[in-house]
Amino acid sequence: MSLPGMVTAALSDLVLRIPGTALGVLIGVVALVLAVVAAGTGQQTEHQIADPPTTESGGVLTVDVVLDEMRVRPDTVEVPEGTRLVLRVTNREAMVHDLQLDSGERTPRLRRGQTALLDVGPVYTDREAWCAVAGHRAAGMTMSIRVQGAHHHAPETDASDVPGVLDLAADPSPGWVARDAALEPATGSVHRIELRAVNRELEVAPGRQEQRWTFAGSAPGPTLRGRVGDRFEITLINDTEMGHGIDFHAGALAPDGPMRTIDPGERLVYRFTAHRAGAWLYHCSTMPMSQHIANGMYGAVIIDPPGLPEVDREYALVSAQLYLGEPGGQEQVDKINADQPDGWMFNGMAAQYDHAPLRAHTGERVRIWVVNAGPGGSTAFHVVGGQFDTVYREGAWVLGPDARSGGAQVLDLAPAQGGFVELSFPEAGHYPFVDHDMRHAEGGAHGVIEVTDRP
Ligand SMILES: [Cu+2]
Repeated sequence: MSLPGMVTAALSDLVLRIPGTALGVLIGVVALVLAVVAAGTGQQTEHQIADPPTTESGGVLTVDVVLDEMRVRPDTVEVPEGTRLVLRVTNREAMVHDLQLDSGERTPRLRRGQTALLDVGPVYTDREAWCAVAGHRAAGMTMSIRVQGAHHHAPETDASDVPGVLDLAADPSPGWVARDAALEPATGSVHRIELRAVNRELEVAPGRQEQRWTFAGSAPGPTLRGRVGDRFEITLINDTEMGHGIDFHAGALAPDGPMRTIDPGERLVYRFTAHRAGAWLYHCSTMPMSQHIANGMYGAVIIDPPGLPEVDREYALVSAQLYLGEPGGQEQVDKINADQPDGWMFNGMAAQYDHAPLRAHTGERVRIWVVNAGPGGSTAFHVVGGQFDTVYREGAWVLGPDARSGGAQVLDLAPAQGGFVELSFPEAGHYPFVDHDMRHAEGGAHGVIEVTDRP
């Protein structure tokens, strides 16, 4: 519809709905309508062919496209019908990107500063393009190619399969081995560790395996332990096809260098000194972090408080939400953004320690460290039938060993918080440990401590 046509239609509508309108009001309305129309057309032209640098010759339109800050710029390209479109695609940021058409053709993965041509061919219908690196399309790296003057319709939604509901009572897959939750004492004062970012198929619920992004092939990654004053030197090697980084909460430093995203095949060395005790999270530092954490890139660093007494047994549990589906796929990302997990896990698998209980003897002092990796949601760690006489949370003795006070029932942790509890078991039996948000417990944040009499 032409501009004057739109104004006329809007005006006659207004006049019909507001009979007897005073002339002054009508003039005001006309001005308003004109302003709205002007704003509308301004918005429309912003992303059109006039905006990006273009060259047009012999029915070929070449448009410069920039990949930067998790966006495709311009996000809309308008093309006269039948014109052959060529996109000259340049990646301007450290993270690897590409651009893929809805027909499947795509540029190679581009590092910072690299440029590739993507020949769309003659354009007769509206088309879509996006970055095919996992998670980037859902994060907003999309572009629309529009035929000038054509009727625009909404793009069809992807027909992807819906993952089934978890069966927590199912048997684990053949050959499955539980993650050992036992925590060894700290040794040495310098910790040199190599962490490789690798993709792995992991058991995330009994009998249910999913492709995950990991540090060192497991989710959570290895639990590191040291004392106040210890130095850590972690070499991160990226053995995947996408960018990753790492962020250790256990060390304080300028994030700029150590937490940068590294490309496939690259490595970085991350050095920090543990100046403060605590149960710290580490996680992938690459955006969107919600996806990188939800897909397994997290772990714990335990720095003992000075004078921490020895106990009979120590366990480390990292709680996390479980999101099924293709890592970074639209369906999974929608669930992450809506905070609608498919389940909850301790140490990377729902109901893991129902199938392989933790063990203790009656009368033993047991210390259980818990870190909440998230990416969203709280953890209310509780042992059914148990009472905590010691609680250490976020660097503070909430309930000290010498306190002439009561007991505690829950260690509550927001995302990225950590601490430990201590308890002993009065008699033999099976003591479930849960996230006492019962929706989480019933969704997999559940395990068992099997207590037997001291031999
Ligand atoms: Cu990552």
